[in-house]
Amino acid sequence: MPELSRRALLASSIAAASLPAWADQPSQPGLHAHARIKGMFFGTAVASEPLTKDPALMDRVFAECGIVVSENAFKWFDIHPEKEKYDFTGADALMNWATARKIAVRGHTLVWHEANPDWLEPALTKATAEKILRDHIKTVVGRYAGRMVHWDVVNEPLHEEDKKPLALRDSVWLRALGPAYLDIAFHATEAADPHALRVMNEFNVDYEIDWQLRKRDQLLALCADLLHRKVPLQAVGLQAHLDAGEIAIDQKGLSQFVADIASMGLKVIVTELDVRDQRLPASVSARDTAVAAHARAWLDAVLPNPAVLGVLSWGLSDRASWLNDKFARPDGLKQRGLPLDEDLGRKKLWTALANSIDSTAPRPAPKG
Ligand code: 9MR
Repeated sequence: MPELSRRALLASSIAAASLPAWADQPSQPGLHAHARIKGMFFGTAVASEPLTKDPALMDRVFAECGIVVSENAFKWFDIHPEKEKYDFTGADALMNWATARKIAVRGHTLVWHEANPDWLEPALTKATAEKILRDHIKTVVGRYAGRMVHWDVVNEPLHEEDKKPLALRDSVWLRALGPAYLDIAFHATEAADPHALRVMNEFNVDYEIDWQLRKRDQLLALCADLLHRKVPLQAVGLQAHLDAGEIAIDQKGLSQFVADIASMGLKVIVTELDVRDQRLPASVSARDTAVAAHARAWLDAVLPNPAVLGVLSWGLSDRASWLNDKFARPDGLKQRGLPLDEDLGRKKLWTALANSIDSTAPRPAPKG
């Protein structure tokens, strides 16, 4: 071999050996590439910090995703920190990042009982609440109109322990406006951006446990009630914060639940998938296998329904996951609940997502 090419080969093998684990993967199709063949999408939540400080993670978001959602930047706490002041810094940063790469963005969230700034609750009186909510929606939704593909208009409205009509949560919004807050929010969102899909996002409807089965019924009843009143709700978001240490997925009941939502003419989006593992032993390989199998069972029950538009995970890599704050493992190890590991390599959960998507029948082409 001539000296030059031997040196070139040596140089390239040194470079290959020093590449990080994920570097041989970008040429392989990402999860969104798998999903779009079926007429679906795959995406993830992105926090503001990695967006500006973790280019390697953002490269993987670009490679795997066709849609992103901000983990926090569109919540009232961030975007409307003072009564007379909005702060669009974080929201604009994600929107600009995604727009430059032709990646879609979904908005999260316009009405929630959490992540509200201190000024909000005292400001909400019977006389002021409706205007405050309408102005917020008009300003925020209006700013991104034409670029936002979905809005989580209302997040987590149900909480039966509060013993309110329709099992509604005793939130700042219910206290100020009664159940009409839902009507106001959906109508105001439609007025500000008629083209963004209007979603009601809910959690803890994943397992065949009494209170979660009741919550499924409560969610169906709330949707039926809103549609009956001509509230312009268009889709249900199933968060899918799963627990690999929980009972097995009741695939039959879960797919019936999705069919019941679809039978009302509503779409379904899997909005926040992750799988916590704090009840599992330490072994990485055993945890990854269990997490993947658990998610696969859930996805296989949900994705086949053609009303399901796509899936987003709540973070892409284990290097940044809210699970470590809320469900810390007793042994101090990090949770492994997302498709990529801390080094951004694809895990068994990635494969479970790809395989479940691959085994789903293609969606019928949209009419018109
Ligand atoms: O992951 C989010 C975390 O960083 C925030 O501190 C928290 C409160 O704003 O919200 C977390 O995201 C939640 C999402 O907005 C709604 N569904 C449950 C998610 C996990 O708690």
